[in-house]
Amino acid sequence: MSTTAPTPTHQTIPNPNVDFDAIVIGAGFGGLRMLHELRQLGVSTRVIEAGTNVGGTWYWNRYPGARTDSESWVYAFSFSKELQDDWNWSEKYPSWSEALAYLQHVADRFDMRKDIQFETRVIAANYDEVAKVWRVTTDDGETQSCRYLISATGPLSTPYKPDFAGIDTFKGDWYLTGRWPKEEVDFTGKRVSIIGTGATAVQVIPLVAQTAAHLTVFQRTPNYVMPARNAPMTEFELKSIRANYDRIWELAREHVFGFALEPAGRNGADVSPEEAQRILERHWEIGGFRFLFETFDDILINEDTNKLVANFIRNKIRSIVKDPKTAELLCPTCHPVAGRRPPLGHFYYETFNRDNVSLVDVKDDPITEITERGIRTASEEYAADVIIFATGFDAVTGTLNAMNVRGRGGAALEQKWEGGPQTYLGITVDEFPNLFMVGGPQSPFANIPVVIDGCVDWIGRAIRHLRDNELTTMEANADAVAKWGVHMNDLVNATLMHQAKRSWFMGDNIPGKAHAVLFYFGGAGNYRKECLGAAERDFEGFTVG
Ligand code: NA7
Repeated sequence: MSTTAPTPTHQTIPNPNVDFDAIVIGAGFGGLRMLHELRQLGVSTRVIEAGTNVGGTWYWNRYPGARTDSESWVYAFSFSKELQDDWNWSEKYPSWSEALAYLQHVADRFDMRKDIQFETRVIAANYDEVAKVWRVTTDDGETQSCRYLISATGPLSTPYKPDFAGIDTFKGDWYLTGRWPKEEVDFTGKRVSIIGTGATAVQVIPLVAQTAAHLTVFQRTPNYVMPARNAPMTEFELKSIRANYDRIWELAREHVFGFALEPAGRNGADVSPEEAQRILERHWEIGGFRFLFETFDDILINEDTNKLVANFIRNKIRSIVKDPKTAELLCPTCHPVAGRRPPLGHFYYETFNRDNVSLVDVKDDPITEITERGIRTASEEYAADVIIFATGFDAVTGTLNAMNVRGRGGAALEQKWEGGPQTYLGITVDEFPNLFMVGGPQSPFANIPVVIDGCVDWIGRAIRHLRDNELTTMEANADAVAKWGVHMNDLVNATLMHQAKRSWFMGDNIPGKAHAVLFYFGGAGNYRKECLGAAERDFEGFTVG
């Protein structure tokens, strides 16, 4: 394998006033993509990463069954044809270890590690208004300065574990999926309890059930789980994808959720009920998000179409799960399809037909404490040797808020965002000059490499604009930020998503967290156009100086 660092299109000009032109926080998908862009620009960069290796999400979420829900060929970087040609995905939905191996391959292939400082966590970032630089303090006691501070910390990087009383008294072992140990965990012969039935738990449950003596699943809200239908990639498919990569990326950049799919070209009302069933059956067999995006184009905006799809899924659950009572408990009734992030399953519903799996409904009988022996709900105690918390994340803003970022006049980001994030384009924040976010709050919820690519491209343009015009700072205007916030609400209100309860899309999964729209729900393609438009209109909405 050849090691090819990109040739910068600009020469690096040492800046005596700062340690680095740019500091990037995080070495996952976003951080690596940003580093590549900055190198192309000849911008001296240091990436700071808490883990011992690159990988981000895939470094931390190594729980059994963890894999992407995006098809492998679009869960990748598009910046290098050589990279596309030399990497072979083995499965349609790569496991965490394959996704991690891919990111490690990228870091090695482009000789990125020399610019990454591992095992270091950013604990504060302060903007020095006089020097117009950021000073970034890390947990090793060091402070480094930079012109541009770029966060690439990912939307799901701070796991959430409910604060149940009694956890310290528990005699068994417990694990948090978002901080899974590197050593293998053996469940053979153990009584395992898992709390949660979100996308993570849906991946863990079928695997743990295979070796545990008994698996008890604690469900508060059922979700619409669609079959993923994972499969090995064939030589033919790999060749065909390589030959069509330009078109694949073109489609993915245009698609609402960043996938290489064309619109279905029909709405639910365009076909007879019999034809609708046939379409849904066919796409249930195809699997993955194609079930949502290649059936009807109005699932997320039309109540009737959404109900049609919801009924179809509930009937599938009833036809798969043998015990009628369990089947009804697994049927979602409180939110529209895709109102919350729909999980992809690998024999998820089938797992509840096993003799060693039981489902506990904690909607009206909540977990009250962890005891020495296991989990206690209001009415009963359930014995366990192992507890798995698959209880989600303080999504999107959690990591940024915890980083103690202070901008002009000592403005604290966490305080500014008390009522929910405020950004312009999901990339910048007023009062925080030269702070850029890759995949930050109020950027799209979509296939993440596509979102990242758009953000990084925009940040690259912004830095080039500053440099070419001999300018030092770029800061979003407060009115542009306010308008973007209104826009976020308008976009979500045009869909059925606002009907969902306790959705992490709106911050509602974390007790005490403000209810606010955390994503841009106008589609990844439209988002890119809006961002490019602002750049092309001479960075409209920004003060540069
Ligand atoms: P999610 O989707 O936030 O799921 C967390 C699960 O944990 C969900 O089922 C919650 O129930 C449950 N939960 C949280 N707190 C409790 C308490 N106190 N009692 C019972 N159950 C609880 O996180 P995931 O990690 O599964 O998925 C996050 C994203 O990662 C996913 O969407 C992909 O994009 C990748 P609730 O639904 O709140 O009733």
